[in-house]
Amino acid sequence: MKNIFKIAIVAFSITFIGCEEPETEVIAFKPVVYKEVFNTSANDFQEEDAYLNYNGWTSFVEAGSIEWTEQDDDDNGYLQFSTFGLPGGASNIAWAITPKINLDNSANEILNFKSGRGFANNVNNKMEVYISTDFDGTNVLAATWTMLNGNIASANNATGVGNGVMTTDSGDIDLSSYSGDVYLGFKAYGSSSLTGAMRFDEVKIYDKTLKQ
Ligand SMILES: [Ca+2]
Repeated sequence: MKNIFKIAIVAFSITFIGCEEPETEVIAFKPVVYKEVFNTSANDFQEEDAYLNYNGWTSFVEAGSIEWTEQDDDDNGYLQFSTFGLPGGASNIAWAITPKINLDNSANEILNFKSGRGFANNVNNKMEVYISTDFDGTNVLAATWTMLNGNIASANNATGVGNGVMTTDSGDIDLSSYSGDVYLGFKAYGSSSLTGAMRFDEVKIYDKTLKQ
């Protein structure tokens, strides 16, 4: 029995050694440069209608007095701008600005996010997205902001359904020409008569050549 066992071991070893090393396919690492899904369980994500002061984001009012807010529907957190039920002015403009994002250790970067509109039935009740390379973290209007061409929910966008659900995918917004520190600014427009809601969620920057 012992010999048979030894032979079996030797045979197995030879068989094993005789096999070519299996080719190990290294799956490309998927570094996400930046991701924000507005986790409602985070300590600094407040309940409905709180002002935006979450996770390094900047809230800035350019016109009027109404800010972006943190929202929570069915445990899904997102940001919303709306003058509904509030003393909106002739012009309300507010920014939600990401923390500083560094693009030096990545390539082929794209930005993707989801947006939605609720009762925003006028094309002037809208949201735009910008990028800045010279924002100092404080002085929003002193920075240079370049508008990015993304697919955003709006009254003239067929994917921007009016029920507030964030079904509009921005598509791949190319950021590959940028390097160094950047900020993204989500700029919303409303007024006392433009009282619809603009919403966004799931902000991601990643290398589009790597699998997600
Ligand atoms: Ca979310």
